[in-house]
Amino acid sequence: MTVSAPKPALTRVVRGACPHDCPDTCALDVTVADGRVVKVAGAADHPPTAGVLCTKVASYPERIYHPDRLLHPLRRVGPKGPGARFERISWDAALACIAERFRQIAAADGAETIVPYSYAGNSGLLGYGSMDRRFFHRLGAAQLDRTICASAGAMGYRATIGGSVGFDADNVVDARLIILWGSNSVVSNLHFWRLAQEARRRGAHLIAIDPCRTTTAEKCDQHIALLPGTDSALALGMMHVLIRDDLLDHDYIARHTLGFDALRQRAMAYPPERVAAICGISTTEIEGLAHAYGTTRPAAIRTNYGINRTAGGGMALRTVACLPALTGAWRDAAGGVLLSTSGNYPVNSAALERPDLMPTPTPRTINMSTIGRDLLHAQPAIKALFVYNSNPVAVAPQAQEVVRGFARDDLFTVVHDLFQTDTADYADILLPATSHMEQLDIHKSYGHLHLQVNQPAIAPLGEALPNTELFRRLAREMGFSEACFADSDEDLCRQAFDWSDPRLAGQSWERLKADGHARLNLPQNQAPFAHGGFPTPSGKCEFYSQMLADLGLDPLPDFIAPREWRQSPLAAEFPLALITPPARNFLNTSFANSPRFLAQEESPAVHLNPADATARGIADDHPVRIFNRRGEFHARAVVTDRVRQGVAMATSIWWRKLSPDGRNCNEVTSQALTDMAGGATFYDCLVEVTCL
Ligand SMILES: Nc1nc2c(c(=O)[nH]1)N[C@H]1C(S)=C(S)[C@@H](COP(=O)(O)OP(=O)(O)OC[C@H]3O[C@@H](n4cnc5c(=O)[nH]c(N)nc54)[C@H](O)[C@@H]3O)O[C@H]1N2
Ligand SMILES: Nc1nc2c(c(=O)[nH]1)N[C@H]1C(S)=C(S)[C@@H](COP(=O)(O)OP(=O)(O)OC[C@H]3O[C@@H](n4cnc5c(=O)[nH]c(N)nc54)[C@H](O)[C@@H]3O)O[C@H]1N2
Ligand code: SF4
Ligand SMILES: [Mo]
Repeated sequence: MTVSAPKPALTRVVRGACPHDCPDTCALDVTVADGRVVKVAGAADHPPTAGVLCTKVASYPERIYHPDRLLHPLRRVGPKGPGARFERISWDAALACIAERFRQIAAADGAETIVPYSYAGNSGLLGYGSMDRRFFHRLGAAQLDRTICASAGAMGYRATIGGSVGFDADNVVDARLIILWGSNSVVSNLHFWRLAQEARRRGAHLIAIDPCRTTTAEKCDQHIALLPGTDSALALGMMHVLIRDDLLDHDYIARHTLGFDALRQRAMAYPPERVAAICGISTTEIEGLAHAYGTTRPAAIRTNYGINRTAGGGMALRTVACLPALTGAWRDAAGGVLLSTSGNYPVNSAALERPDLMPTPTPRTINMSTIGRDLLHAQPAIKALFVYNSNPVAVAPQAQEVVRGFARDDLFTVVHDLFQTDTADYADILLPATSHMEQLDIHKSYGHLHLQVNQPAIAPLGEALPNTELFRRLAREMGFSEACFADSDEDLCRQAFDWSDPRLAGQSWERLKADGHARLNLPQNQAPFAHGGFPTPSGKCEFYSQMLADLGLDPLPDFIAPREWRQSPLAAEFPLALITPPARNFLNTSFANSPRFLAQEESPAVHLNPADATARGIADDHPVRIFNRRGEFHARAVVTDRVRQGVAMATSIWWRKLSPDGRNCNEVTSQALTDMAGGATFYDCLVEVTCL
């Protein structure tokens, strides 16, 4: 008898898309052997990904098969909060319980006391907002204003150039000057960094504008370490110099902009001396930056959401977005500004989300950035919360209020997640979610111009369900009989885009499904606004914005000081401006329960300038207390000149329960909102730091 060799595992490669809230939206080659994901690689044939992934997703099997994955529906059996205990129940029992409570609450208090709470933990079009939105619209639940990340900047930018559009990142390799403005590309926009480096090899000069000498800033040719929340002043100072020294493109301004005379007057109020005092930098830096910008072409500004997290966050993006129209940088394919590309996609959100299912009058809106305050004080009181794609107990500002709100005994909370997060500890019913490798989805991007399909690579683990199927089943349980609740995931993919839009010429769901990814049908190697044609009401770059005037806001760019300003009386007590940007190895709180990445980030840390540390008797590696009137958290001090004086930087976002003191940086952040679109002000936060 011959012994046959073991059969080779049945291996196949499945086309995926990274669902995380990251501008790069990589295309993935997922290798599956015997029904298990064994390898995840960046697709080599997808130009933006170019075969490269960040380390987080390159080790994705560890996340999918993490021993803590939730595999069954659970019901809480003890008190809410850290250490909460749960028992297993069936899906039928879980859905029946939720439907029963929702019916009771809707009858007694009105359906708008039920609040959905979700963000971009899953950024696929289906996972982010499709069947879930239909469900809550039909229920008549409160609407959620999704402001926690980008709403202020997006609005300021839209007021100026008309939408989430800008230069095509592919072209940036030909730029001669690249300004990375509040963007730590190496950490949070890796594939743009690859292109910027190529530009540098071809001779481009790179300037980083960031309070910290980040990994990105240290690799640039120049770094301007301004104080947080002062970007609009710096941009106005640049305008002042550009105007004073006549480094303007008068023809571009005359043809393609609105309100130049008014802007000039405004900019005249920002001479370099004044701007230097506001930003905490030298006049030489301002003059040099303006001259470099006014005399180099092509000149590209890659900005990001780091500058939209202070009181004037909307104005910050608005003011920066004015710059390329002054110098005519838009004339070059490698010039202009880019915040987000998401406005280029003809998404059919009315079909996906079905707002027409909402009752009239339309239910109230709850701002996700003030969930703590709203859980404690909104009227009528919030009676039920359904959390998915988000971990608010760890990520929402002013955590003491958030925690007190979630701890309310009379609040009915459902959480759907892959893991028992800090938020899950407050759930009455905790439901298991699939990873994107267990579900179908279709993706746009906010960093490039491609569409992608995410094919399921493996069967759902345990009894986990995707968001779509969860809300499909819950709709059935509630007796919602509209045909749209029977749409399959493939139906939803087909409905996600307006395929008749010229930007999708030649595309269809079937074709995309077969090919895996496709570039939008937009001209390549072209400057989108070389001849104007901005998607604003006037078709011009609007230095003067009637839209803002109509909202009672300043129609012109201006500097709005941080609410917790270092030059205010509050600073006598709390002199350090705390910023809490993403850690390289975490993605918000996702991956922050991974042993590999926790080991790499070591422990919660706060970075202090040697001058600030010495003044407080703090040595490197000392345990310290970071506090203000809202609360405190503990961290290890990293004493480094990478952080400018007057600023403290704590990388985020740690799970509270995985932090030594059971808290994280959002203990001290504030629920105050931005100038535009009710955004969160995470980086507008004065603190003091002392030894523990
Ligand atoms: N590795 C990793 N990647 C991520 C994320 C993550 O958590 N980890 N998160 C994702 C998400 S949700 C988002 S929104 C993006 C966030 O990424 P970005 O949009 O780039 O925003 P931030 O990381 O908040 O800030 C970027 C840089 O701005 C600096 N900064 C802070 N305040 C100011 C300021 O007032 N002015 C200026 N000029 N600079 C300032 C910070 O020090 C930081 O280096 O990244 C995404 N990508
Ligand atoms: N201090 C401070 N706070 C911040 C920030 C900061 O820079 N500093 N950044 C802010 C920003 S920019 C953002 S975007 C927010 C992000 O905050 P969140 O949107 O809450 O992001 P995550 O913390 O990654 O949580 C996403 C959760 O969704 C889960 N999830 C993933 N996929 C699915 C799915 O398909 N279905 C379901 N049901 N769940 C899924 C993940 O497991 C994870 O627990 O945080 C904000 N908070
Ligand atoms: S998190 Fe960003 S860089 Fe990493 S794989 Fe996903 S899209 Fe790519
Ligand atoms: Mo974000």
